[in-house]
Amino acid sequence: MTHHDLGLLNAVKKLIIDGKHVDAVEGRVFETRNPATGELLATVAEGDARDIDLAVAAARRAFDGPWRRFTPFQRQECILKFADLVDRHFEEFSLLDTLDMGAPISFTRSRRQRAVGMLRFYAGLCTAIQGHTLPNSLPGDVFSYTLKEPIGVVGAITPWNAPLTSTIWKIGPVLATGCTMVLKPAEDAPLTALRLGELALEAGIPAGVVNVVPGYGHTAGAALAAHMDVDKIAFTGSEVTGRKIIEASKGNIKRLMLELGGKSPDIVFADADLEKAVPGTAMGIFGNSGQVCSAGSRLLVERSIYDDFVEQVSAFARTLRVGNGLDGDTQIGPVVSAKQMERVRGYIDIGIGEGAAVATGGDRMTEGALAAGHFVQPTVLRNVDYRMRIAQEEIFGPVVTAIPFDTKEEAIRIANATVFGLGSGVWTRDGAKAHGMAKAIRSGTVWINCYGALDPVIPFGGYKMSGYGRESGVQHVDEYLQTKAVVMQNG
Ligand code: TXE
Repeated sequence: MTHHDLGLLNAVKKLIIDGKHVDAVEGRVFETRNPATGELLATVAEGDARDIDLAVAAARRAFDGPWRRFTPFQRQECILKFADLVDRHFEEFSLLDTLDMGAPISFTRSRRQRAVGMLRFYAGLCTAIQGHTLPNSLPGDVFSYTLKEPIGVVGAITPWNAPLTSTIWKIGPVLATGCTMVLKPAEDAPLTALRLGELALEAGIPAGVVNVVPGYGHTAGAALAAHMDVDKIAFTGSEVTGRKIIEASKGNIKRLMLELGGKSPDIVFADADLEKAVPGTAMGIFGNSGQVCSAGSRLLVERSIYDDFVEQVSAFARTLRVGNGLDGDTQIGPVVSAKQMERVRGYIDIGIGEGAAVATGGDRMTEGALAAGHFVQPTVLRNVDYRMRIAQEEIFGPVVTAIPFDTKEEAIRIANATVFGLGSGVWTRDGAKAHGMAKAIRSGTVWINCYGALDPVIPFGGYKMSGYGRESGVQHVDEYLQTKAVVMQNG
């Protein structure tokens, strides 16, 4: 299968509302482009507040109607069918993600287990949702128990940095719990979400359960966040937008799941296995061009090995093959858009102005075909003080800030000296030190002698301003359920 087999330019990609492909009420469309070449990929219907209204109404009808009558086993069957379809179309999804947001095809192809396995994991959870009987101390013969019920209509607002897996992270728990949803994918990469919406229907999931409304954040996204008939928002994106969603959601006091940014520390002690730590820390930031919420963007290195280690990471960065994601040899693709490229370059300039030095990289790439895309050199900034803006604000590009430390205590202090708390890494051969660090670092995940590994059973989410709630893990479904207590006086 190639790019051309997808026929993306044959027709406008429509919204999916109530099981039908529809134009936006206002008839507006927007374009999505390939960040590696600047070429037009597809024209997409642009939803706004009116389309969101229609989609929420459809989701409510499905929630109150047919979907409610599905037993857990029937929902499980649907999710498994859906997973099989995603599996069967996996090459198409790999291509869509590579074309729409630039990630190397070798990377998008490697996500099969993350995507398909994750759906199957949620299928398993369907039949494990249960309330409890509650022995109580009330006078008389009183029987009490809890029921676990789906929250209702969920508004899911997703980012562009990992379209397939981040969308499945939202769809999976919705289907497992019997909720319904309106999905507003990122305007920079909406194609995968639309295709998932189609396959959900093909899998027998009733119309209205998964509605997909691409559009801009300030229109469609904002309307969804403020909608009075949406019970919960599940959002992944920037901290700035997260705050707007918190404000917008106050009208009907929505439940919120927020997975926001990070400025994650990746800490290398002198006693680490440096042969593993060099590529491990480098790919912890340069993988997906640094466009990963938990990217190890602050490289904390024990001072005795600082110069040498920073040089080795820089040398590794120079070996990385940057290019069009469709090329099977490419290790690092472009960043998603011209706007993102300028943001990343802006931060590099800020860093230099703050006194950091460029150990490698430092600019966009313009040789040959790269000139047409949004390519940024894998960049290592050294002589970084942890208080600099480049060490505090999320850059979301292939830029790592290398900070020296002298003691374990200082490493902990610097690691925690950020408003974020999503990921972190510790590289050492000393097990006690590793677990001590794991306890002391305030972040949702601590990777020891590895970085960025995710699995459906392992919960993922943030401390501090990195957000509310956890995705993955068996408890993920709890975020989409509410507990009803039933108390009955017998006789
Ligand atoms: O993010 P936004 P953008 C960070 C990263 C990046 C920066 C900007 O630092 O450089 O954000 O990227 C929707 N109400 N991350 O502008 O705005 C928007 O349409 C409701 C980190 O793309 O957060 C999209 O669907 N929704 C990150 C989604 O929010 C709104 C992933 C994310 O876009 C909205 C992405 C509004 N007012 C960016 N405004 C991560 N943590 O993984 C926008 N949106």
